[in-house]
Amino acid sequence: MRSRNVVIVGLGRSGIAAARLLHFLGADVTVTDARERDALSDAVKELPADVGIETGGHPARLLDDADTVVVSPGVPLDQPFFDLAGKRGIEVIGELELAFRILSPYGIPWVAITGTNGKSTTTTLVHMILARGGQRVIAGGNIGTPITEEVLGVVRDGGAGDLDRVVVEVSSFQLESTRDFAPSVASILNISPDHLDRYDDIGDYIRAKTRIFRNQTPGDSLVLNLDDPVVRDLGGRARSELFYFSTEERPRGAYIRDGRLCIGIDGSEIGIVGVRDLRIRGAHNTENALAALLVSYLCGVDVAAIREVLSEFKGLEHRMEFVAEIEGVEFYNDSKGTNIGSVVKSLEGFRQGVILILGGRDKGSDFTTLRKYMTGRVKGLVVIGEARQKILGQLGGIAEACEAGDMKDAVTTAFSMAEAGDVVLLSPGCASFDMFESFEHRGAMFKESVMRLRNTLVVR
Ligand code: UMA
Ligand code: ADP
Repeated sequence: MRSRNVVIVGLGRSGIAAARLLHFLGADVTVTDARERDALSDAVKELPADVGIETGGHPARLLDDADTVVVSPGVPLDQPFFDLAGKRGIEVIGELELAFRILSPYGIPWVAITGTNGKSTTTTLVHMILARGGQRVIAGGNIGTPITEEVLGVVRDGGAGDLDRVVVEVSSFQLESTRDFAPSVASILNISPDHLDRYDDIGDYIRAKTRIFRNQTPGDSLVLNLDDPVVRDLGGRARSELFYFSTEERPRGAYIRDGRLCIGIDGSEIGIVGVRDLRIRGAHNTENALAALLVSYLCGVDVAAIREVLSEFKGLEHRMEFVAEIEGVEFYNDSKGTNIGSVVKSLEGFRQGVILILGGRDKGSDFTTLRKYMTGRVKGLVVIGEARQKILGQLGGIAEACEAGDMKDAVTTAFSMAEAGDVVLLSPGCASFDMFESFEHRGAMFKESVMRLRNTLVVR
Protein backbone atom coordinates (compact mmCIF):
# COMPACT_ATOMS: atom_id res chain seq x y z
CA MET A 1 0.00 0.00 0.00
CA ARG A 2 1.77 3.13 -1.21
CA SER A 3 -0.43 5.63 0.63
CA ARG A 4 0.72 6.74 4.03
CA ASN A 5 -2.23 8.69 5.40
CA VAL A 6 -5.40 6.68 5.50
CA VAL A 7 -8.80 7.61 6.91
CA ILE A 8 -11.02 4.68 7.78
CA VAL A 9 -14.76 5.28 7.98
CA GLY A 10 -16.69 3.06 10.39
CA LEU A 11 -15.32 1.47 13.53
CA GLY A 12 -17.12 -1.86 13.38
CA ARG A 13 -15.48 -5.19 12.64
CA SER A 14 -14.19 -4.12 9.21
CA GLY A 15 -12.87 -0.75 10.35
CA ILE A 16 -10.98 -2.24 13.29
CA ALA A 17 -9.43 -4.94 11.11
CA ALA A 18 -8.47 -2.49 8.34
CA ALA A 19 -6.92 -0.12 10.89
CA ARG A 20 -4.85 -2.87 12.46
CA LEU A 21 -3.62 -4.13 9.10
CA LEU A 22 -2.69 -0.67 7.79
CA HIS A 23 -1.02 0.23 11.08
CA PHE A 24 1.03 -2.97 10.90
CA LEU A 25 2.09 -2.01 7.39
CA GLY A 26 3.28 1.37 8.64
CA ALA A 27 0.52 3.74 7.49
CA ASP A 28 -0.70 6.74 9.49
CA VAL A 29 -4.25 5.78 10.32
CA THR A 30 -7.23 7.80 11.52
CA VAL A 31 -10.58 6.17 12.15
CA THR A 32 -13.86 8.07 12.10
CA ASP A 33 -17.27 6.84 13.24
CA ALA A 34 -20.70 8.47 13.32
CA ARG A 35 -21.31 7.18 16.85
CA GLU A 36 -20.16 8.97 19.97
CA ARG A 37 -17.03 7.85 21.80
CA ASP A 38 -18.93 6.30 24.73
CA ALA A 39 -20.60 3.82 22.42
CA LEU A 40 -17.27 2.82 20.90
CA SER A 41 -15.16 2.09 23.97
CA ASP A 42 -14.82 -1.65 23.24
CA ALA A 43 -13.85 -0.98 19.63
CA VAL A 44 -11.30 1.65 20.62
CA LYS A 45 -9.57 -0.87 22.92
CA GLU A 46 -8.77 -3.01 19.89
CA LEU A 47 -6.87 -0.25 18.11
CA PRO A 48 -3.13 0.39 18.42
CA ALA A 49 -2.47 3.42 20.66
CA ASP A 50 -1.26 5.76 17.89
CA VAL A 51 -4.29 5.39 15.64
CA GLY A 52 -6.23 8.69 15.47
CA ILE A 53 -9.89 8.49 16.45
CA GLU A 54 -12.64 10.93 15.47
CA THR A 55 -16.11 10.12 16.74
CA GLY A 56 -19.57 11.62 16.43
CA GLY A 57 -19.31 12.20 12.66
CA HIS A 58 -16.99 12.38 9.67
CA PRO A 59 -15.54 15.93 9.60
CA ALA A 60 -14.17 17.26 6.31
CA ARG A 61 -10.88 18.32 7.89
CA LEU A 62 -9.86 14.65 8.13
CA LEU A 63 -9.41 14.75 4.38
CA ASP A 64 -6.78 17.50 4.57
CA ASP A 65 -3.84 15.09 4.83
CA ALA A 66 -5.49 11.92 3.51
CA ASP A 67 -4.24 9.92 0.52
CA THR A 68 -6.89 7.22 0.73
CA VAL A 69 -10.25 6.67 2.43
CA VAL A 70 -11.20 3.11 3.39
CA VAL A 71 -14.91 2.68 3.91
CA SER A 72 -16.71 -0.03 5.93
CA PRO A 73 -19.44 -1.93 4.05
CA GLY A 74 -22.33 -0.71 6.20
CA VAL A 75 -21.49 2.96 5.54
CA PRO A 76 -23.54 4.37 2.66
CA LEU A 77 -21.39 6.17 0.06
CA ASP A 78 -23.95 8.91 -0.66
CA GLN A 79 -22.61 11.25 2.05
CA PRO A 80 -20.93 14.67 1.67
CA PHE A 81 -17.68 13.28 3.13
CA PHE A 82 -17.22 10.95 0.15
CA ASP A 83 -18.29 13.58 -2.39
CA LEU A 84 -15.64 15.87 -0.99
CA ALA A 85 -13.01 13.12 -1.08
CA GLY A 86 -13.87 12.58 -4.75
CA LYS A 87 -13.60 16.29 -5.54
CA ARG A 88 -10.16 16.40 -3.94
CA GLY A 89 -9.01 13.36 -5.90
CA ILE A 90 -8.70 11.18 -2.81
CA GLU A 91 -9.42 7.58 -3.62
CA VAL A 92 -12.26 5.90 -1.69
CA ILE A 93 -12.00 2.11 -1.48
CA GLY A 94 -13.65 -0.56 0.62
CA GLU A 95 -12.07 -2.89 3.10
CA LEU A 96 -12.35 -5.78 0.60
CA GLU A 97 -10.46 -3.80 -2.05
CA LEU A 98 -7.82 -2.94 0.54
CA ALA A 99 -7.22 -6.63 1.29
CA PHE A 100 -7.10 -7.45 -2.42
CA ARG A 101 -4.51 -4.76 -3.13
CA ILE A 102 -2.30 -5.72 -0.21
CA LEU A 103 -2.15 -9.33 -1.35
CA SER A 104 -1.88 -8.55 -5.07
CA PRO A 105 1.96 -8.63 -5.16
CA TYR A 106 1.79 -12.28 -4.12
CA GLY A 107 -0.38 -13.27 -7.11
CA ILE A 108 -2.72 -15.45 -5.03
CA PRO A 109 -5.98 -16.36 -6.81
CA TRP A 110 -9.19 -15.22 -5.10
CA VAL A 111 -12.52 -16.99 -5.00
CA ALA A 112 -15.54 -14.75 -4.36
CA ILE A 113 -19.13 -15.76 -3.68
CA THR A 114 -22.12 -13.45 -3.65
CA GLY A 115 -25.90 -13.73 -3.92
CA THR A 116 -28.89 -12.65 -1.89
CA ASN A 117 -28.99 -15.94 0.01
CA GLY A 118 -26.82 -18.99 0.57
CA LYS A 119 -23.51 -17.07 0.61
CA SER A 120 -22.28 -18.21 4.01
CA THR A 121 -23.30 -21.84 3.49
CA THR A 122 -21.60 -21.99 0.08
CA THR A 123 -18.50 -20.06 1.16
CA THR A 124 -18.07 -22.36 4.16
CA LEU A 125 -18.42 -25.44 1.95
CA VAL A 126 -15.84 -24.13 -0.53
CA HIS A 127 -13.42 -23.25 2.26
CA MET A 128 -13.82 -26.69 3.86
CA ILE A 129 -13.45 -28.53 0.53
CA LEU A 130 -10.30 -26.65 -0.52
CA ALA A 131 -8.75 -27.13 2.91
CA ARG A 132 -9.65 -30.86 2.83
CA GLY A 133 -8.03 -31.07 -0.58
CA GLY A 134 -4.79 -29.81 0.93
CA GLN A 135 -4.86 -26.20 -0.27
CA ARG A 136 -3.62 -23.45 2.02
CA VAL A 137 -6.57 -21.10 2.21
CA ILE A 138 -7.77 -18.11 4.17
CA ALA A 139 -11.49 -17.29 4.19
CA GLY A 140 -13.55 -14.37 5.41
CA GLY A 141 -15.54 -11.32 4.34
CA ASN A 142 -19.25 -10.79 4.85
CA ILE A 143 -19.42 -14.19 6.54
CA GLY A 144 -18.21 -12.47 9.72
CA THR A 145 -14.41 -12.31 9.90
CA PRO A 146 -13.23 -9.29 7.91
CA ILE A 147 -10.84 -10.46 5.23
CA THR A 148 -8.30 -7.81 6.31
CA GLU A 149 -8.13 -9.59 9.69
CA GLU A 150 -7.18 -12.83 7.93
CA VAL A 151 -4.70 -10.97 5.75
CA LEU A 152 -3.04 -9.43 8.80
CA GLY A 153 -2.65 -12.95 10.23
CA VAL A 154 -0.71 -14.21 7.20
CA VAL A 155 1.25 -11.02 6.52
CA ARG A 156 2.37 -10.82 10.15
CA ASP A 157 3.55 -14.44 10.10
CA GLY A 158 5.34 -13.92 6.80
CA GLY A 159 3.10 -16.63 5.33
CA ALA A 160 1.27 -14.76 2.57
CA GLY A 161 3.58 -16.17 -0.10
CA ASP A 162 2.60 -19.74 0.91
CA LEU A 163 -1.13 -19.23 0.39
CA ASP A 164 -2.84 -21.14 -2.43
CA ARG A 165 -6.09 -19.20 -2.36
CA VAL A 166 -8.25 -16.58 -0.66
CA VAL A 167 -11.97 -17.35 -0.34
CA VAL A 168 -14.37 -14.48 0.36
CA GLU A 169 -18.08 -14.08 0.88
CA VAL A 170 -18.89 -10.68 -0.59
CA SER A 171 -22.00 -8.55 -0.12
CA SER A 172 -23.34 -5.96 -2.54
CA PHE A 173 -22.15 -3.31 -0.05
CA GLN A 174 -18.57 -4.60 -0.23
CA LEU A 175 -18.68 -4.84 -4.02
CA GLU A 176 -19.81 -1.21 -4.35
CA SER A 177 -16.45 0.01 -3.08
CA THR A 178 -14.18 -2.24 -5.16
CA ARG A 179 -11.98 -0.91 -7.98
CA ASP A 180 -9.35 -3.50 -9.02
CA PHE A 181 -10.93 -6.50 -7.28
CA ALA A 182 -10.75 -9.43 -9.71
CA PRO A 183 -11.43 -12.92 -8.38
CA SER A 184 -10.20 -15.80 -10.55
CA VAL A 185 -13.36 -17.74 -9.68
CA ALA A 186 -16.57 -15.83 -8.90
CA SER A 187 -20.12 -17.00 -8.29
CA ILE A 188 -23.52 -15.32 -8.06
CA LEU A 189 -25.91 -17.73 -6.36
CA ASN A 190 -29.25 -15.93 -6.72
CA ILE A 191 -30.74 -12.44 -6.65
CA SER A 192 -34.03 -11.42 -5.04
CA PRO A 193 -35.05 -8.09 -3.49
CA ASP A 194 -32.98 -7.08 -0.45
CA HIS A 195 -31.43 -3.93 1.03
CA LEU A 196 -33.95 -1.69 -0.74
CA ASP A 197 -33.44 0.78 2.09
CA ARG A 198 -29.95 1.44 0.66
CA TYR A 199 -30.58 1.06 -3.08
CA ASP A 200 -32.93 3.20 -5.15
CA ASP A 201 -34.28 0.09 -6.86
CA ILE A 202 -33.47 -3.55 -7.52
CA GLY A 203 -31.52 -2.51 -10.64
CA ASP A 204 -28.97 -0.72 -8.45
CA TYR A 205 -28.70 -3.78 -6.21
CA ILE A 206 -28.11 -6.04 -9.25
CA ARG A 207 -25.50 -3.62 -10.63
CA ALA A 208 -23.61 -3.78 -7.33
CA LYS A 209 -23.64 -7.60 -7.47
CA THR A 210 -22.29 -7.68 -11.04
CA ARG A 211 -19.16 -5.86 -9.90
CA ILE A 212 -17.96 -9.30 -8.77
CA PHE A 213 -17.01 -10.13 -12.37
CA ARG A 214 -16.34 -6.62 -13.71
CA ASN A 215 -12.55 -7.04 -13.79
CA GLN A 216 -12.49 -10.73 -14.66
CA THR A 217 -10.62 -11.70 -17.86
CA PRO A 218 -10.97 -14.72 -20.18
CA GLY A 219 -8.74 -16.89 -18.00
CA ASP A 220 -11.13 -16.47 -15.04
CA SER A 221 -14.31 -18.42 -14.28
CA LEU A 222 -17.81 -17.23 -13.47
CA VAL A 223 -20.33 -19.63 -11.91
CA LEU A 224 -23.97 -18.65 -12.29
CA ASN A 225 -27.32 -20.13 -11.25
CA LEU A 226 -29.14 -21.15 -14.43
CA ASP A 227 -32.43 -21.56 -12.51
CA ASP A 228 -32.47 -17.97 -11.27
CA PRO A 229 -34.24 -15.71 -13.79
CA VAL A 230 -32.09 -12.69 -12.94
CA VAL A 231 -28.74 -14.42 -12.57
CA ARG A 232 -28.91 -16.68 -15.63
CA ASP A 233 -28.73 -13.72 -18.02
CA LEU A 234 -25.89 -11.86 -16.32
CA GLY A 235 -23.21 -13.92 -18.07
CA GLY A 236 -23.65 -11.94 -21.30
CA ARG A 237 -21.88 -9.04 -19.64
CA ALA A 238 -18.84 -11.06 -18.48
CA ARG A 239 -15.51 -11.65 -20.20
CA SER A 240 -14.70 -14.71 -18.08
CA GLU A 241 -15.46 -18.35 -18.91
CA LEU A 242 -19.04 -19.20 -17.95
CA PHE A 243 -20.17 -22.21 -15.94
CA TYR A 244 -23.68 -22.83 -14.62
CA PHE A 245 -25.34 -24.89 -11.93
CA SER A 246 -28.93 -26.05 -12.09
CA THR A 247 -31.33 -28.43 -10.35
CA GLU A 248 -33.58 -28.46 -13.42
CA GLU A 249 -31.36 -28.52 -16.52
CA ARG A 250 -27.96 -30.00 -17.35
CA PRO A 251 -25.73 -27.09 -18.29
CA ARG A 252 -21.94 -27.06 -18.65
CA GLY A 253 -21.12 -27.11 -14.96
CA ALA A 254 -23.00 -28.83 -12.13
CA TYR A 255 -26.42 -30.47 -12.16
CA ILE A 256 -28.51 -33.37 -10.91
CA ARG A 257 -28.77 -36.63 -12.84
CA ASP A 258 -30.65 -39.62 -11.41
CA GLY A 259 -30.63 -38.10 -7.92
CA ARG A 260 -26.87 -37.43 -7.94
CA LEU A 261 -25.01 -34.13 -7.94
CA CYS A 262 -22.72 -34.24 -10.97
CA ILE A 263 -20.07 -32.16 -12.67
CA GLY A 264 -20.25 -32.20 -16.44
CA ILE A 265 -17.77 -30.14 -18.40
CA ASP A 266 -16.89 -30.69 -22.05
CA GLY A 267 -18.22 -34.21 -22.41
CA SER A 268 -16.92 -35.80 -19.22
CA GLU A 269 -19.28 -36.35 -16.32
CA ILE A 270 -18.36 -37.08 -12.72
CA GLY A 271 -21.00 -38.15 -10.17
CA ILE A 272 -20.21 -36.62 -6.79
CA VAL A 273 -22.84 -37.55 -4.15
CA GLY A 274 -26.54 -38.39 -4.02
CA VAL A 275 -28.94 -35.58 -3.11
CA ARG A 276 -29.99 -37.83 -0.23
CA ASP A 277 -26.42 -38.08 1.02
CA LEU A 278 -26.38 -34.35 1.72
CA ARG A 279 -26.96 -33.57 5.37
CA ILE A 280 -28.11 -30.03 4.64
CA ARG A 281 -31.77 -30.20 3.69
CA GLY A 282 -34.03 -28.36 1.27
CA ALA A 283 -33.88 -27.49 -2.44
CA HIS A 284 -31.98 -24.28 -1.67
CA ASN A 285 -29.22 -26.25 0.03
CA THR A 286 -28.94 -28.56 -2.97
CA GLU A 287 -28.32 -25.40 -5.01
CA ASN A 288 -25.68 -24.27 -2.52
CA ALA A 289 -23.99 -27.69 -2.69
CA LEU A 290 -23.97 -27.60 -6.51
CA ALA A 291 -22.44 -24.13 -6.52
CA ALA A 292 -19.84 -25.13 -3.93
CA LEU A 293 -18.80 -28.28 -5.75
CA LEU A 294 -18.46 -26.49 -9.07
CA VAL A 295 -16.47 -23.59 -7.61
CA SER A 296 -14.21 -26.04 -5.76
CA TYR A 297 -13.71 -28.19 -8.85
CA LEU A 298 -12.67 -25.10 -10.81
CA CYS A 299 -10.08 -24.46 -8.10
CA GLY A 300 -8.47 -27.76 -9.02
CA VAL A 301 -9.32 -29.71 -5.91
CA ASP A 302 -9.50 -33.49 -5.81
CA VAL A 303 -13.02 -34.86 -6.26
CA ALA A 304 -12.59 -37.05 -3.16
CA ALA A 305 -12.35 -33.91 -1.00
CA ILE A 306 -15.61 -32.59 -2.50
CA ARG A 307 -17.36 -35.91 -1.82
CA GLU A 308 -16.19 -36.11 1.76
CA VAL A 309 -17.15 -32.59 2.76
CA LEU A 310 -20.54 -32.64 1.03
CA SER A 311 -21.45 -35.89 2.81
CA GLU A 312 -20.37 -34.59 6.21
CA PHE A 313 -21.41 -30.93 6.43
CA LYS A 314 -24.42 -30.43 8.73
CA GLY A 315 -25.03 -26.73 8.10
CA LEU A 316 -24.32 -23.54 9.98
CA GLU A 317 -25.82 -22.24 13.19
CA HIS A 318 -28.86 -19.91 12.78
CA ARG A 319 -29.84 -21.40 9.40
CA MET A 320 -32.88 -23.66 9.82
CA GLU A 321 -31.29 -24.97 12.99
CA PHE A 322 -33.37 -27.41 15.00
CA VAL A 323 -33.45 -26.17 18.60
CA ALA A 324 -35.77 -28.40 20.64
CA GLU A 325 -39.10 -30.18 20.79
CA ILE A 326 -41.43 -29.16 23.59
CA GLU A 327 -44.68 -31.07 24.11
CA GLY A 328 -44.63 -32.14 20.45
CA VAL A 329 -43.90 -28.62 19.12
CA GLU A 330 -40.61 -28.29 17.21
CA PHE A 331 -38.63 -25.03 17.33
CA TYR A 332 -36.38 -23.93 14.45
CA ASN A 333 -33.92 -21.03 14.50
CA ASP A 334 -33.52 -19.38 11.09
CA SER A 335 -32.32 -16.02 12.44
CA LYS A 336 -30.16 -15.61 9.29
CA GLY A 337 -33.38 -15.50 7.24
CA THR A 338 -33.08 -11.72 6.89
CA ASN A 339 -34.98 -11.10 3.65
CA ILE A 340 -38.18 -12.28 1.99
CA GLY A 341 -36.46 -14.75 -0.36
CA SER A 342 -34.89 -16.62 2.53
CA VAL A 343 -38.18 -16.77 4.50
CA VAL A 344 -39.81 -18.29 1.40
CA LYS A 345 -37.16 -21.03 1.23
CA SER A 346 -37.52 -21.80 4.91
CA LEU A 347 -41.32 -21.96 4.72
CA GLU A 348 -41.09 -24.30 1.74
CA GLY A 349 -39.45 -26.81 4.05
CA PHE A 350 -42.76 -27.27 5.94
CA ARG A 351 -46.20 -28.40 4.83
CA GLN A 352 -48.47 -27.02 7.56
CA GLY A 353 -48.83 -26.02 11.21
CA VAL A 354 -46.16 -23.29 11.24
CA ILE A 355 -46.17 -20.49 13.79
CA LEU A 356 -43.89 -17.92 12.16
CA ILE A 357 -41.98 -15.28 14.12
CA LEU A 358 -41.39 -12.43 11.69
CA GLY A 359 -40.08 -8.87 12.03
CA GLY A 360 -37.20 -6.65 13.06
CA ARG A 361 -35.80 -3.68 11.15
CA ASP A 362 -37.42 -3.35 7.74
CA LYS A 363 -35.22 -3.00 4.66
CA GLY A 364 -37.90 -1.68 2.34
CA SER A 365 -39.29 -5.20 1.83
CA ASP A 366 -42.61 -6.19 0.33
CA PHE A 367 -44.04 -8.70 2.81
CA THR A 368 -47.11 -9.36 0.64
CA THR A 369 -44.83 -11.68 -1.42
CA LEU A 370 -45.07 -14.09 1.52
CA ARG A 371 -48.85 -14.43 1.30
CA LYS A 372 -48.94 -17.29 -1.17
CA TYR A 373 -46.26 -19.24 0.72
CA MET A 374 -48.02 -18.73 4.05
CA THR A 375 -51.42 -19.86 2.88
CA GLY A 376 -52.05 -23.40 4.12
CA ARG A 377 -48.71 -23.51 5.92
CA VAL A 378 -48.72 -20.74 8.52
CA LYS A 379 -51.44 -20.96 11.14
CA GLY A 380 -50.04 -18.30 13.44
CA LEU A 381 -47.92 -15.18 13.03
CA VAL A 382 -45.99 -13.46 15.82
CA VAL A 383 -44.57 -10.10 14.82
CA ILE A 384 -41.62 -8.39 16.50
CA GLY A 385 -39.57 -5.22 16.12
CA GLU A 386 -39.90 -1.99 14.20
CA ALA A 387 -41.59 -3.62 11.20
CA ARG A 388 -44.53 -4.91 13.27
CA GLN A 389 -47.22 -2.57 11.98
CA LYS A 390 -46.07 -2.78 8.36
CA ILE A 391 -46.16 -6.58 8.50
CA LEU A 392 -49.57 -6.67 10.16
CA GLY A 393 -50.82 -4.24 7.50
CA GLN A 394 -49.45 -6.35 4.63
CA LEU A 395 -50.17 -9.83 5.98
CA GLY A 396 -53.24 -9.25 8.13
CA GLY A 397 -56.01 -11.83 7.86
CA ILE A 398 -53.80 -14.64 6.54
CA ALA A 399 -53.35 -16.27 9.94
CA GLU A 400 -54.02 -15.52 13.57
CA ALA A 401 -51.55 -12.71 14.39
CA CYS A 402 -50.06 -11.44 17.66
CA GLU A 403 -47.46 -8.81 18.54
CA ALA A 404 -44.58 -9.52 20.92
CA GLY A 405 -42.37 -7.00 22.73
CA ASP A 406 -39.22 -9.12 22.98
CA MET A 407 -37.92 -12.55 22.01
CA LYS A 408 -39.00 -14.25 25.24
CA ASP A 409 -42.50 -12.93 24.71
CA ALA A 410 -42.43 -14.03 21.06
CA VAL A 411 -41.44 -17.58 21.98
CA THR A 412 -44.08 -17.99 24.71
CA THR A 413 -46.77 -16.42 22.51
CA ALA A 414 -45.85 -18.67 19.59
CA PHE A 415 -45.90 -21.73 21.85
CA SER A 416 -49.36 -20.76 23.19
CA MET A 417 -50.64 -20.71 19.58
CA ALA A 418 -49.16 -24.13 18.74
CA GLU A 419 -50.40 -27.68 19.22
CA ALA A 420 -48.45 -30.94 19.20
CA GLY A 421 -47.18 -31.56 15.67
CA ASP A 422 -46.75 -27.86 14.89
CA VAL A 423 -43.52 -25.96 14.27
CA VAL A 424 -42.38 -22.62 15.70
CA LEU A 425 -40.09 -20.98 13.15
CA LEU A 426 -38.02 -17.84 13.72
CA SER A 427 -37.35 -16.63 10.17
CA PRO A 428 -37.60 -12.87 10.66
CA GLY A 429 -37.17 -11.56 7.09
CA CYS A 430 -35.67 -8.36 8.54
CA ALA A 431 -32.41 -7.01 9.90
CA SER A 432 -31.80 -7.53 13.61
CA PHE A 433 -30.32 -4.19 14.62
CA ASP A 434 -33.49 -2.66 16.14
CA MET A 435 -33.54 -5.19 19.00
CA PHE A 436 -30.26 -7.11 18.84
CA GLU A 437 -26.54 -6.62 18.14
CA SER A 438 -26.58 -9.01 15.17
CA PHE A 439 -28.44 -11.95 13.66
CA GLU A 440 -26.26 -14.23 15.82
CA HIS A 441 -27.41 -12.43 18.95
CA ARG A 442 -31.05 -12.67 17.83
CA GLY A 443 -30.68 -16.42 17.19
CA ALA A 444 -28.96 -16.93 20.53
CA MET A 445 -31.80 -15.10 22.34
CA PHE A 446 -34.35 -17.27 20.53
CA LYS A 447 -32.58 -20.46 21.57
CA GLU A 448 -32.19 -19.24 25.13
CA SER A 449 -35.90 -18.37 25.32
CA VAL A 450 -36.85 -21.82 23.98
CA MET A 451 -34.64 -23.54 26.55
CA ARG A 452 -36.09 -21.43 29.36
CA LEU A 453 -39.57 -22.30 28.24
CA ARG A 454 -38.64 -25.97 28.25
CA ASN A 455 -37.17 -25.72 31.73
CA THR A 456 -40.23 -23.94 33.19
CA LEU A 457 -42.51 -26.57 31.69
CA VAL A 458 -40.37 -29.41 33.08
CA VAL A 459 -40.46 -27.83 36.56
CA ARG A 460 -44.23 -27.30 36.38
N1 UMA B 1 -21.03 4.04 10.65
C1 UMA B 1 -20.43 5.27 10.41
N2 UMA B 1 -20.99 6.11 9.47
C2 UMA B 1 -22.11 5.76 8.77
C3 UMA B 1 -22.71 4.50 9.01
C4 UMA B 1 -22.13 3.66 9.97
O1 UMA B 1 -19.43 5.62 11.03
O2 UMA B 1 -22.55 6.55 7.93
C5 UMA B 1 -20.41 3.16 11.64
C6 UMA B 1 -21.34 2.62 12.69
O3 UMA B 1 -21.55 3.54 13.72
C7 UMA B 1 -20.56 1.39 13.15
C8 UMA B 1 -19.76 0.98 11.93
O4 UMA B 1 -19.92 2.02 10.97
O5 UMA B 1 -19.70 1.65 14.23
C9 UMA B 1 -20.31 -0.31 11.39
O6 UMA B 1 -19.72 -0.66 10.17
P1 UMA B 1 -20.41 -1.80 9.30
O7 UMA B 1 -21.88 -1.60 9.27
O8 UMA B 1 -19.70 -1.88 7.99
O9 UMA B 1 -20.22 -3.12 10.18
P2 UMA B 1 -19.00 -4.11 10.43
O10 UMA B 1 -19.01 -4.45 11.86
O11 UMA B 1 -17.73 -3.58 9.87
O12 UMA B 1 -19.50 -5.42 9.64
C10 UMA B 1 -19.35 -5.50 8.23
C11 UMA B 1 -20.61 -6.13 7.62
N3 UMA B 1 -21.78 -5.32 7.97
C12 UMA B 1 -22.57 -4.77 7.02
O13 UMA B 1 -22.37 -4.90 5.84
C13 UMA B 1 -23.76 -4.00 7.50
C14 UMA B 1 -20.79 -7.54 8.15
O14 UMA B 1 -21.87 -8.16 7.47
C15 UMA B 1 -19.52 -8.35 7.87
O15 UMA B 1 -19.66 -9.64 8.44
C16 UMA B 1 -18.31 -7.64 8.46
O16 UMA B 1 -18.23 -6.30 7.92
C17 UMA B 1 -16.99 -8.35 8.13
O17 UMA B 1 -16.73 -8.33 6.75
C18 UMA B 1 -23.07 -8.29 8.23
C19 UMA B 1 -24.27 -7.90 7.37
O18 UMA B 1 -25.32 -7.62 7.92
C20 UMA B 1 -23.24 -9.75 8.67
N4 UMA B 1 -24.13 -7.90 6.04
C21 UMA B 1 -25.24 -7.62 5.13
C22 UMA B 1 -25.97 -8.92 4.82
O19 UMA B 1 -25.38 -10.01 4.96
O20 UMA B 1 -27.14 -8.83 4.38
C23 UMA B 1 -24.69 -7.02 3.85
P1 ADP C 1 -26.35 -15.60 3.40
O1 ADP C 1 -24.94 -15.67 3.87
O2 ADP C 1 -26.45 -15.21 1.95
O3 ADP C 1 -27.26 -14.83 4.28
P2 ADP C 1 -26.79 -18.29 4.46
O4 ADP C 1 -26.07 -19.44 3.86
O5 ADP C 1 -26.30 -17.77 5.75
O6 ADP C 1 -26.89 -17.12 3.38
O7 ADP C 1 -28.34 -18.67 4.61
C1 ADP C 1 -29.24 -17.72 5.19
C2 ADP C 1 -30.67 -18.12 4.97
O8 ADP C 1 -30.99 -17.97 3.59
C3 ADP C 1 -30.97 -19.59 5.28
O9 ADP C 1 -31.37 -19.74 6.60
C4 ADP C 1 -32.08 -19.95 4.31
O10 ADP C 1 -33.32 -19.53 4.86
C5 ADP C 1 -31.81 -19.04 3.12
N1 ADP C 1 -31.04 -19.69 2.02
C6 ADP C 1 -29.87 -20.36 2.09
N2 ADP C 1 -29.46 -20.74 0.88
C7 ADP C 1 -30.37 -20.27 -0.01
C8 ADP C 1 -30.48 -20.30 -1.44
N3 ADP C 1 -29.57 -20.91 -2.18
N4 ADP C 1 -31.57 -19.71 -2.00
C9 ADP C 1 -32.48 -19.06 -1.23
N5 ADP C 1 -32.44 -19.00 0.13
C10 ADP C 1 -31.39 -19.60 0.73
